[in-house]
Amino acid sequence: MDLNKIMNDLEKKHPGEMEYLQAVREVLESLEDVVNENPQFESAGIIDRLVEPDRVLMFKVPWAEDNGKVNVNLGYRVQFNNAIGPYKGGLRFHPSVNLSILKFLGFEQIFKNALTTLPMGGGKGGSDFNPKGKSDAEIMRFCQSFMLELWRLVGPDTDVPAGDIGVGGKEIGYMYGMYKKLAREHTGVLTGKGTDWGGSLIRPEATGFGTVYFAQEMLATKGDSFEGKTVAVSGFGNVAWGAITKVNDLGGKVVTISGPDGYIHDPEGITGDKVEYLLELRASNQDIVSPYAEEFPEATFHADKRPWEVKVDVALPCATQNELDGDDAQNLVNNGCMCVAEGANMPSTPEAVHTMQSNGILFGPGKAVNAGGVATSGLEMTQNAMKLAWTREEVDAKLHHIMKSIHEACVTHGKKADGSIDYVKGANVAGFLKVANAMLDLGLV
Ligand code: NDP
Ligand code: 2IT
Repeated sequence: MDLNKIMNDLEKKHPGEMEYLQAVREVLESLEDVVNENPQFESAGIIDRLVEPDRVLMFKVPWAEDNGKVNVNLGYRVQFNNAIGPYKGGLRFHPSVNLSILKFLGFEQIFKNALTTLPMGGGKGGSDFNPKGKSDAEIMRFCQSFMLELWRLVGPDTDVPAGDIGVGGKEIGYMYGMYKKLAREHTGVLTGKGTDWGGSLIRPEATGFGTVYFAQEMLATKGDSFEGKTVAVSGFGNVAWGAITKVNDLGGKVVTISGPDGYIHDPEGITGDKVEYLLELRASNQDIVSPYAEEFPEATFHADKRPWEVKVDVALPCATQNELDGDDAQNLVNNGCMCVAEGANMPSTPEAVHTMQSNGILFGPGKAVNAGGVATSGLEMTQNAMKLAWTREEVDAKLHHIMKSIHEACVTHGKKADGSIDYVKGANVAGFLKVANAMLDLGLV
């Protein structure tokens, strides 16, 4: 495999798609050995076929503000690869959304979904709509208009979207309502649904819980655990909330959260009422974490800074892509951090990953670490297909089991001669082999 040629060709074809090109390079770098050892992949053009999405739908989403003013946003669905199951992946509503970001997320999703052990292909979608500061009625009208286009593309056995940044239970509800009306059917076309109308218990917590279950396995390779560990979390959204809850359960202490405005340092730990307060902060529909420090005076707010300067044992980036750079990684190394597990998708820059890995930090990449969210979406699809609902305990046990098996797959494919584990390589190779072998079996389609 000629990595430089593939990347040069892709850069020419998709100039400026920075996040997409970053994600493809990171995966292909890990795959060089396995592709060179398996000439059947080369002759079947597996890499060339994998790096381009099957199709991209782009559409306009007109919607009216409460005062009648009309706005137009862009909507997208990137159907990347369905070799092992229906396209599956979240919808992101954030003003930064563009084709490059959705292609990076869709590409990563192929391998993540393959790692879950469940039959799901990869896709992603969303809009540059900003839900911040919008009324419920405005969010509803936007979601309805978005689904008016999307519904023709999706279906419970075709493509099953879910939430991501800016899309939680409320938005899924409005989109599902519109789908149900248009398709005249009540099926599992979206996951992350409310539990009264087909959703799975544990799905809201799943990404954060899964992140911590995975980090727990990583620590166990060093004979260690979360008990007594100090933990830095970034973000204050769905994933951060689930991760904080589970770290607390396991005896660790979370001392940071962050938002686009800066970070909060709470040396006493974010526990009890403070975790509930995070939900209030999110529901307030603002874009800031600073009010936390007014509510809890023992905490301090650090404007325009990132939490990676705080001395911690474990770091869980749970906000967004490229939120932890080379300098941040060096801070973590200097402060003796032993484990970084990515709850978000691609939060670490390539330079940061290099710095962490070369300094012996246990580093778990997002596609393995945060796969518990989509895995529980897969469990929601199973429950919908069977038309029954599992208990919290059943879903949590299945999630825990899946996270352990993803960790095992990373060890199998990422163990180095010196006994250390390259989780980046392990995750990429394990996910790739499943999809590539399926593509070979299915012929050139
Ligand atoms: P939420 O919308 O619930 O939270 C996102 C968090 O990140 C918020 O705190 C948000 O702050 C912050 N954030 C978003 N964009 C930026 C930015 N440009 N700069 C700084 N902070 C930012 O989303 P989730 O918790 O669901 O998602 C967080 C991460 O986890 C994302 O990378 C997502 O792709 C990933 N993920 C999510 C899964 C899920 O099931 N939800 C599954 C697997 C991964 P604010 O809203 O104030 O901008
Ligand atoms: O990035 C992700 O894995 C998600 N946002 C969850 C996708 C899903 O289909 O549950």
